[in-house]
Amino acid sequence: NKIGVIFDLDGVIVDTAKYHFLAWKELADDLGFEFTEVHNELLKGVSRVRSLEILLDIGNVKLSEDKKQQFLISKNEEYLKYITKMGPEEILPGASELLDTLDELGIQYVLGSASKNAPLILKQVNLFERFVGIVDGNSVSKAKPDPEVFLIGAKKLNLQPEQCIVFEDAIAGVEAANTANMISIGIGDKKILHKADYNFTDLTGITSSFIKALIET
Ligand code: B16
Ligand code: MG
Repeated sequence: NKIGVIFDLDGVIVDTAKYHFLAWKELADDLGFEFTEVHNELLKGVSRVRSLEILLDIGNVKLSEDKKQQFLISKNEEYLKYITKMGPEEILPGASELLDTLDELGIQYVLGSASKNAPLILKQVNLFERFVGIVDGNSVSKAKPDPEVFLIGAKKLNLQPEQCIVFEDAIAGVEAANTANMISIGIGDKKILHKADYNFTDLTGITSSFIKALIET
C-alpha cells in the first residue's frame, strides 16, 4: 500500500501565526481598534484576503476595495519583516524528526498551505528542498475547507486521495482533508479538531510504527 503525506505549514511545521498576529495587530492599531490573540484564532488556516475581511468585521470597519488592497500589501510587508528573520530553530517540535522518519520509510511528502509565502518560509527554515512539491496560496483558487489544495497535492505525489495522509492544525484544513477523502490527522487541541481521523498534540507523537500501521490499514 503506497502512501504519501501532505503537510500544512503554519501550526504544523512552524508557528507563523504569531507573526501574522503581530502584523494584523499593527493594522488594527492604525485603524483604532483592539485585536487580540483570541481574535487571531479565527485567522488560522484562512487566506490573506479572508483574514482581512474577518479583521475588519471585528473592528466594525468598512473600507473601499482600493484601501483593502493597500492594507493587504502593507500587512504582508510587515509580516515579511518577521519571516525574513526566521531560521531552522523555529521548526516546531517533532517536525524534522518526522520528515527523517518518512525519508527512511521512502514516503514522499508535499506541502499544502494557504500561505502565499510558503516557499520563502520553507527556505528560511532550510526545509524547502525536502518536499517533492509545494502547493500554496499561489496555486489554488479555492481556500480550505475546499479540498482543492490537497487534491493538487495528491496529483504532485502521483497518488489517489485515499492514499494521502494530511497533517493539519486548523478546522478548515481538517474539513478539506476529509472532503478530499484523505486520512486527516489533527495537530493541536483534540476538542477543536474532533473531526480528524486521528489526533496528536504535536508532531513528536508521530512514530515510525504509527505511520507503518497506517500503511497496513
Ligand atoms: P499568507 P497554513 C495560513 O497558513 C495561515 O494559517 C493563515 O493565518 C494565513 O492567513 C494564510 O496562511 C495565508 O498566509 O498571508 O502568507 O498568504 O496554515 O495554510 O499553512
Ligand atoms: Mg495551519
